[in-house]
Amino acid sequence: MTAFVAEDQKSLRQEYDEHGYCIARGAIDKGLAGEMMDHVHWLGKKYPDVRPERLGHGLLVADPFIHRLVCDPRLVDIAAQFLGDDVAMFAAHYIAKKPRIGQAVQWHQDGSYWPLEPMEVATLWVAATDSTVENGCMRVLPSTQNNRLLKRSEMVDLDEEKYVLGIGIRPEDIDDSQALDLELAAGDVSIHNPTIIHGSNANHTEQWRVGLTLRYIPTTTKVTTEGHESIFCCGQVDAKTGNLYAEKPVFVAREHMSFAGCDAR
Ligand SMILES: O=C(O)CCC(=O)C(=O)O
Repeated sequence: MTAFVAEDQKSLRQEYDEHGYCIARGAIDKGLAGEMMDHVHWLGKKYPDVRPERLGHGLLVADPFIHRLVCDPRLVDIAAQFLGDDVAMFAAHYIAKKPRIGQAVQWHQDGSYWPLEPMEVATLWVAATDSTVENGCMRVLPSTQNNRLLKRSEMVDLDEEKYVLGIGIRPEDIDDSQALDLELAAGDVSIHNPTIIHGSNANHTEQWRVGLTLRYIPTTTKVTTEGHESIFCCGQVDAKTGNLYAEKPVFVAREHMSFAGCDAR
C-alpha cells in the first residue's frame, strides 16, 4: 500500500497528528540532495570500516555540511510546525543502503531507544536519492502511533550482518499486512513521530537508497545522555535542561567536504 500524501504544506501537521507521519514533497532542491549523496561517498572514504547504513551522529556532529543541512531554513521551518519556535536537532544518522547489499531495518519505535525527557521529537527523513519499494523505502504500520512505547527488554536482539539496528520488535509481534510504503523522490522529506512502528526492507537493486534521519526536538526537551552534543537550530535555548550544543564548525578545505557556500562564516 502506498502512503497518503498531504496535498499542501499547510495540512502537514494535520496529517501527522492523524496518521503519525506525513510527507513534504520537494522540501529541498535536487542540488542539495546531490550534495548529500557526495557527502555519503566522502564519508565512505573517510570511514572505510563503517557500513554506510551506520554513519551516525558521532561521525556527523562536528561536520560543517551537516550543520549547514540541519539548519537549512526549509527543514527547520518544517520541524517548527511540529515542535514550536525553539528547535534543536539531537541525532543525525545517514541510513545509506548500497546497491545490492543494503541492509534492512527491523520494525521498531524510535522512542524505545532515545534518551529524551519528555519524548517530544519529530524525525525528518530527508531523501538524498529516490526511495522506492524496490530499493527498500521506509514503511510504517498505520495507527501504531497510538500504541504504547515498547521497552528494550520487550524487544529482540538482531543479526547486525542483516539488520541496521541491533535490536527490534519481535517478528511474531508484527502484522505487516497493512504496511504503508513511504516512497519518496530525492529532495522529499517524510516526517514521523517517535511511537509509530516503522522499518524498511533490504536493497537488492542496482541503485543506492540514501536517507538522512534528523531528530529535531524543542529546546525544552532534555537529552539525558551525559556529554551528548546536539545542534542548535533556532529560537531560544532552555538552560534548565543542561543540554549541550556543538559549536558551529569552521570549514577547513583539507579536513572537510566542500559544498556550496562552505566558505561563508
Ligand atoms: O531509513 C530507513 O530505512 C529506516 C529509518 C528509521 O528507522 C528511522 O528513521 O528511525
